[in-house]
Amino acid sequence: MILTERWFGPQDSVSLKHLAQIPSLGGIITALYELVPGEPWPEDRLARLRELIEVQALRFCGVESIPVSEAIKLGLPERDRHIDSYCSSMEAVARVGVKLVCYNFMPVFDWTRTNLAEELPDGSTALSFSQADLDTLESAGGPEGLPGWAARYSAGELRAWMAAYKQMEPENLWENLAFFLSRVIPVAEANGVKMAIHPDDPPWPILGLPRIITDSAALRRVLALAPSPANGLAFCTGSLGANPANDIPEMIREFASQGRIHYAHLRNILIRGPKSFLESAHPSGSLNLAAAVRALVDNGFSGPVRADHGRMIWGEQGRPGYGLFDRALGTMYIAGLRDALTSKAAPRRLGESGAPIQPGPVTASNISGSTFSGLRRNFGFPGPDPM
Ligand code: CS2
Ligand code: MN
Repeated sequence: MILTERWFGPQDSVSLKHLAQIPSLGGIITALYELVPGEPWPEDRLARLRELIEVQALRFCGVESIPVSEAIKLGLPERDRHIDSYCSSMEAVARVGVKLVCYNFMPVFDWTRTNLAEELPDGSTALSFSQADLDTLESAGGPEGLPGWAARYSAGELRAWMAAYKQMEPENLWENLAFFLSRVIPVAEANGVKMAIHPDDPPWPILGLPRIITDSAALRRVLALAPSPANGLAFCTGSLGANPANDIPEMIREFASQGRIHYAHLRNILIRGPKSFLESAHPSGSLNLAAAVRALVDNGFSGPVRADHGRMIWGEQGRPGYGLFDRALGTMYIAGLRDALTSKAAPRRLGESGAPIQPGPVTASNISGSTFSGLRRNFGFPGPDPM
């Protein structure tokens, strides 16, 4: 299990340098967030991201996400062009040495919350969701007021996309997912890439939009659509766990033992009532993260994990869910659980040994596939690469 953090690129208010100071961190998950879904990704920009990550002696462990365009999810005529772009982006990702691609198949909205900064009694704030609040917002004029993802679209665009899904039944969305996988998985196989679908968050239909990746039956179905090891899961405890009928450790045992979990998000939530939850701190809430980590370890999972979201604590301000401090605490909790179960000391990273770090200037020409190993050698990092 490799501990990672998500980094939103050079524009992120949390720097790579600060992320690299988190003990036990092995790698970074990132993407070319500034590009529009459906456009192919330029390899040179991916190579630049890799350089920035490796200078911190971290590994570029995966892409989250190459987004799936609405045209692909809706099965519109442009989908062929968008799928070709998707495949070419995946090939570019593979060429810079990154072999994990996360994606989701949620119509219009990615994760959805009704409050991005609910104040808690201890002075921290957290993301929360209440179906009742969402229903109120919907009856008060639609999703424009929804905090978060709705801001990605203009009000007109949002209305147009919502209307485009009006006639869509869940089965149509499944057909479009099957079509997407039939094109993408062979390319993933040819490039040694593992595709990892993130479940829907929350795992039920919202705002009249279908949502299909919600439970064990759905995960089995998506894996059966393309029975290839390249077709796998990004197992998100917080997303699936919002439905108390989902037994998280049991689900992990089932899918990890088949080698189909390629990536995991490990965060907690506190279920407050039907379809109502709060993103609680990692060690506390309705989910047993210790049991989740145990299920991963016991079933031979060796891929990247991340703490996913955190609260805002100690007065930090930033992108909802993606501050530094609480994600760092969550990461350390996961590291402790993992190390207790494996009885292995976490690999020491550059900088944790006390040796001075002077990587020197890095240019596009002197950085290469061997940079990470080179840095590790130069600074006396013991043992093999962690992946
Ligand atoms: C992530 C999702 O921030 C988050 O909650 O778990 O946005 C995730 O990146 C996507 O759904 C994966 O495509
Ligand atoms: Mn997640």
